[in-house]
Amino acid sequence: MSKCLVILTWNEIEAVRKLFDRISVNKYDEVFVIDPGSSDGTIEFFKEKGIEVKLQSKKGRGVAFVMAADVAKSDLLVFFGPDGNENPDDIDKLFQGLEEGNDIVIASRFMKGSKNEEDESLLPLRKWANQIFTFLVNLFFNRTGKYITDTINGFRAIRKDKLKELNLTAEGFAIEFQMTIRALKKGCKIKEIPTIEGERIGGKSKAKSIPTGLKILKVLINELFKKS
Ligand SMILES: Nc1nc2c(ncn2[C@@H]2O[C@H](COP(=O)(O)OP(=O)(O)O)[C@@H](O)[C@H]2O)c(=O)[nH]1
Ligand SMILES: [Mg+2]
Repeated sequence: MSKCLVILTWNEIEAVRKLFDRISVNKYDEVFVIDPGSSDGTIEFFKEKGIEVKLQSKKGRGVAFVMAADVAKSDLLVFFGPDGNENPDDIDKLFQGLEEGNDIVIASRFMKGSKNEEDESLLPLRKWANQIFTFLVNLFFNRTGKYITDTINGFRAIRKDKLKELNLTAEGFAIEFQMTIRALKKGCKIKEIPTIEGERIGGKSKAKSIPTGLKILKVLINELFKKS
């Protein structure tokens, strides 16, 4: 099955410069960047490297995921954000998980062998919020008997046909959460692999905690009351 690496960027020039050589772009059948309009040279950097950059008409990771499903030609997709948090060495492990027959493979920051950016923090608020939302997803939607430890991380792989079937609509950083819930509802096979989350390199996180938390809560409520 053919493989497509989808690189998601928004003003990540510092990290991209450091990480680019660790991404084996020639290994995959298809590689492109989706970007909502970086102004720091990220787009120019990839173009110089001969990597196609597809511009989003509207900002947000939600838009980027739906766009990838529409434009990718390959069967298997890995979404990778080159910001320092996500370890490029895990890209192949994610593809491998799909090749083993799974529909979705999530790089988990909370399973045995994982590390989360906030693990050393005294007040890991994002981690706690993530774990509460993750607990609720398992409680309400997971009938597989295997606890999913990270329902939110965007570093993940999915079969393109499944991504299309899920008809995702969530905004911004809630898209992966909606993907996990809908995949559980549909009985998709989900695997997790442990990942060591690195520190962000340069730039700033675009995920503002409160608005992102509210978007995720909205998705949870909508999915609870939605029929299918
Ligand atoms: N294509 C695209 N990428 C985005 C957008 N927002 C954030 N990203 C990228 O997604 C990755 C993860 O975002 P980040 O802000 O680090 O979120 P965090 O890791 O949850 O704090 C980074 O590579 C970002 O540049 C967007 O609207 N469109
Ligand atoms: Mg990040």
